[in-house]
Amino acid sequence: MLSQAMTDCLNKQINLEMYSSNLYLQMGSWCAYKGLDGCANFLIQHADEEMGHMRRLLAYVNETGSLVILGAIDSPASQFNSLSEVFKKTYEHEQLVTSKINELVNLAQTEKDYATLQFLQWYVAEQHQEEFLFKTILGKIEIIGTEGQGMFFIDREIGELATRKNIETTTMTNPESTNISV
Ligand code: OFO
Repeated sequence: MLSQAMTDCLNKQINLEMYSSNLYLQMGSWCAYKGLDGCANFLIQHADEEMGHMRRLLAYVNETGSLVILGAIDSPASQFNSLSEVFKKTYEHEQLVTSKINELVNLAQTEKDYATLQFLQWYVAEQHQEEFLFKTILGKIEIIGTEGQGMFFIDREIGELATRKNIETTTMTNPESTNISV
């Protein structure tokens, strides 16, 4: 059984993962509105991943016999000055999520809640990957630049990331699958 403090913090994290999903859906929609279809696909796909993070937490809290409580989700920003700003904000957001996961880990350690500590290890590793992913994208934007044809190449590059991740997911779901084309 989880402590009340742990239940409250896990419920907050469920809410934050749902917010993350909405944030990326909104950012992806802004990209689609600007004609940046590759970035839109990538961000909307990433929004689905965030719902997966949320569901994993939800299942864990349910399994412990504690009550999941879903709260209101804040509206994400819908206006951005540039594509660079969008991805700068994704990186900052992931850093915030990492800090919240670290707080959960600290609480689990303090409470000697070893089951939750073990459960949270997946999120520790995932946040490392999330920060790396968005930092890499920011680096690409910086190198390629958004002037002239730069935007076209960035959009294509980020769109390919979405395709690659999709293939990885499909392959992991069905290792025997042979109808995957690049
Ligand atoms: Fe759920 O990792 Fe991104 O936010």
